[in-house]
Amino acid sequence: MADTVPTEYFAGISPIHFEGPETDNPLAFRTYDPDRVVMGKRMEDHLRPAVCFWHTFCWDGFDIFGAGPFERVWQADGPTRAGADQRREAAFEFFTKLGTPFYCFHDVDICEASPTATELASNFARAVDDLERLQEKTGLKPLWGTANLFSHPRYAAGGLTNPDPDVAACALRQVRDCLEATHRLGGSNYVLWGGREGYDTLLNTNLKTELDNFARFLSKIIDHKHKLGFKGKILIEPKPHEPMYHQYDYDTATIYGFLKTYGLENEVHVNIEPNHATLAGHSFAHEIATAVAFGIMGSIDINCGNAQNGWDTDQFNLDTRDITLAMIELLPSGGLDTGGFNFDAKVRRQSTDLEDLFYAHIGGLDALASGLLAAADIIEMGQIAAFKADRYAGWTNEFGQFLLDENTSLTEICDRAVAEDREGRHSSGRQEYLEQLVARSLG
Ligand code: XLS
Ligand code: NI
Ligand code: NI
Repeated sequence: MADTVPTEYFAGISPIHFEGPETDNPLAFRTYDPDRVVMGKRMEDHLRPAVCFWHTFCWDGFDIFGAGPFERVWQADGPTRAGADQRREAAFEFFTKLGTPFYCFHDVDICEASPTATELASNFARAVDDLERLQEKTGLKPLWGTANLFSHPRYAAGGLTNPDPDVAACALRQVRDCLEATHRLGGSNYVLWGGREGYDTLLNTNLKTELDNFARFLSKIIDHKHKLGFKGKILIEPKPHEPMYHQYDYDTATIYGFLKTYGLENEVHVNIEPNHATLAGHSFAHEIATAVAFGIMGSIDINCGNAQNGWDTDQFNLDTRDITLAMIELLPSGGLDTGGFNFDAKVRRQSTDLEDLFYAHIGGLDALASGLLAAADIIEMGQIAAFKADRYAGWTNEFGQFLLDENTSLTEICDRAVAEDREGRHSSGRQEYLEQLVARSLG
């Protein structure tokens, strides 16, 4: 047991404020200015930033080669009830000092280690009561909650896609309880990340059975959401692999195909994570553009990988160009409504001081703000939209409309193309010019 329970976990760190680009204070925002209006909306309302429990307060820095070096005060007691009580207090002090309005959690993040499903249900319920108290004190709300259906050994072969109905029932209990808690706490969304919904080998897997079961359970979860009157969105988080060799929620396009197959495309949106996009061989912007195109854009877990090693390293994303390119896809669609930017990112294992958690989130917020400003600048200048409008203008002309008309047959199109001697000539895609515009707005 720690001798005393501290009243302040981040002593010596005052609330973080915007001080502008000239400041040399590393514990201040240089670009993130919550009240600054960009394209008619406050910066904070565009970004709706959230801090996550798991990387920032639960993780002690362990990796597969060694024990955790962080020695956080609230981790000293291990995964006990007293330790979890301190973890929640420390987290809310951090959120308040950083000044972000939202947080995200797994059920297991907020309470003590719970070996059985029944213990988890009661420990979680107690922790949720405490979150309610902390929320009343601070005004924070969950951006989303989620059930951890991948850490407990029973979930080795998946949660909602497990071959064993007993395991699936445990997963459904967790989802029901966590969805109800997220609703009660005023959460904006509910997330399902299919960490172990997939397989290591097809030799032991009935792929079709697992997908059918997943769809059936997802329908039940959606029905329950409507019964509760939860207005938030249900989000699936795409990721192609890790921990499994193959995960069913591979990327946004795969999820859309799944939803459409089972008639769930109007009920479920996606929670996009840049590091998962790169694992799937896509860019962050591609995933956003795909979600916007299919009308399933939900929320974002902001982070990035390491360009050289290809793992899910969950680093704080400081790549303002990457963020800008994603924002260029996101903003014209109206941006995020119930979604936000959740820092699903962790400090490096050698960054052991409490200040490091602040530097990481401050840098991450400044990078998001820079990306937002650059994208708004590009959009307001209008050349990209004008170039695209011109590039596709043919489809609004008579011949383009004739091609698209559902009553026009393939033969009629071909005959007319021959009769009018339509050869088609390439015109420049102007990639370098367009990239120059992005570079100019990035400053
Ligand atoms: C892991 C996922 C996870 C989800 C929540 O790769 O990003 O952290 O966001 O279960
Ligand atoms: Ni995530
Ligand atoms: Ni991840």
